[in-house]
Amino acid sequence: MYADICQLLNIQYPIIQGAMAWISDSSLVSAVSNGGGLGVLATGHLDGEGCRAEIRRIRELTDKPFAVNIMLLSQFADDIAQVVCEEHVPIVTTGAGSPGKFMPAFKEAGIIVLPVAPSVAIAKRMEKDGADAVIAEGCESGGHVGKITTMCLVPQVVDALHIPVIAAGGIADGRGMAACRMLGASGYQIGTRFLVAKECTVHPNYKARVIKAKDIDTTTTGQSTGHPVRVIRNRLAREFEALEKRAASAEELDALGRGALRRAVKDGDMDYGSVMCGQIAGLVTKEQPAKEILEDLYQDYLRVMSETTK
Ligand code: TUI
Repeated sequence: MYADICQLLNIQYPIIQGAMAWISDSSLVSAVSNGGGLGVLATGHLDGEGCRAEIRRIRELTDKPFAVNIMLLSQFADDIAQVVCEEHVPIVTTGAGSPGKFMPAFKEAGIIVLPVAPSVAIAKRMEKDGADAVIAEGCESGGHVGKITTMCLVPQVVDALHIPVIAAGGIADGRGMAACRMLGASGYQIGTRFLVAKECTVHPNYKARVIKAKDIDTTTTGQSTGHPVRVIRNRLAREFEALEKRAASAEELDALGRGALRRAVKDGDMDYGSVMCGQIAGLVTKEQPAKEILEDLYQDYLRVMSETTK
């Protein structure tokens, strides 16, 4: 099914910047929204008041639509859901769980809700709960991932749902967007390419590591805990994998993972930090302003689409 996601979200390009905990702050969000895409604030590392402060900063930096992502595993998810309603945020995306219990409050507040779904069954439940569109995220993505690839997930979700489907996971250029369009997607969520946006405040070591990454440089840790996370394979990831192999306790795994994302994002620790990024990092080769990334993506998409129909 094709529906005009730009009209639904009131944006110029059908491109949504993937939320990245500790990374997609008011600087990146406002740059993406000012550039014609949908900037998405990550809140996985924030409490309710921290989220409110960032929402207000975004509003000082842009008058364009933006979204707030609620990471549903966060201990502050309830507070953040309340803050987005109080602050009249226009759009919410959710990840790592079902937003069902918040849906009545979001609808009451007139918020457009775009949950991430990693499977057909979860996507169907989200549609039933009142989602306006679903983000079908394949396991090529960085961070917390499901089990199915974008190539297999998107068309199956498109066939099962009546609402628009936004494709995510493994998209970093116009070819990826065009491919997902062919699978029936109405929009595209892109994370890894925006990691290297000029306005992205992540540590320069992190950007350099993503730019250097090859196709096979990521792995998923945490398969045994039920919360697999795609990261660059470094010393921390290897130690994590070794612990998992000898069936270490959840406490031991927790202790190793604690603070690791912050260490990578803020301190630039590429050995002992959690460097989350997608499998498509090999296509991400240079730092660029967010506006230029959006323009390049869309021009590339139009070129690929016109060449395909020749
Ligand atoms: O949420 C993500 N990716 C993330 S969140 C994150 S923060 C983090 N920090 C430290 C450790 C772990 C995570 C980093 N990356 N992507 C969206 C996503 N949602 N992927 C999979 C899902 C998902 C899973 C289950 C969505 C719904 C769901 O529903 C389960 C149910 O039973 O309702």
